[in-house]
Amino acid sequence: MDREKTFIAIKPDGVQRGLVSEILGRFEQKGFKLIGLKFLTPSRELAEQHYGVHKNKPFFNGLVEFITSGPVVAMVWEGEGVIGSARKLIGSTKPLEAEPGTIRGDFAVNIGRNVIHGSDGPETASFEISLWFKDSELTNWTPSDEIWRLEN
Ligand code: IDP
Ligand code: MG
Repeated sequence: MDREKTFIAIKPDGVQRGLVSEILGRFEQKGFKLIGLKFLTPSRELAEQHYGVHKNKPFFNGLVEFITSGPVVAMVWEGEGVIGSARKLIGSTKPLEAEPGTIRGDFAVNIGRNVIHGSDGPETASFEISLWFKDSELTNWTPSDEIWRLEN
């Protein structure tokens, strides 16, 4: 399987609730590689572009208000199958349907406060990465223990 990149964001509720280290740790422990990281309060323009696919939904305005209400941790993670695997680590959009052991399953109850975002496919991932990060903000590096996690 190809080495993929995906965009992950800890939403304002996750930051306010002190879940940053817990969530970062789950991706690190799984074995994915962090290649981009920033902490910012998104502008309305950025939020509207990021959630552009939902612009006709009844929850769109509330979603944009929420995501721009405070700082978020924006990240790019790299690894084999990382797009789909991250969605599994995150769990279902509705936290009450998310399995225990997933991030939403363990830390959320409400769809409008579901703690984390993850790209849902390869095209979304490349769109979201280029929306949130410049190429120069992504770091190519080799973790020293990589041979213990990747056979090749
Ligand atoms: P995802 O985050 O699991 O990819 P999407 O369907 O893409 O889920 O929705 C994007 C975000 O919009 C959700 O994570 C959630 O925060 C919010 N959202 C989706 N549906 C609803 C809803 O019915 N009410 C309120 N917020 C919603
Ligand atoms: Mg989505």
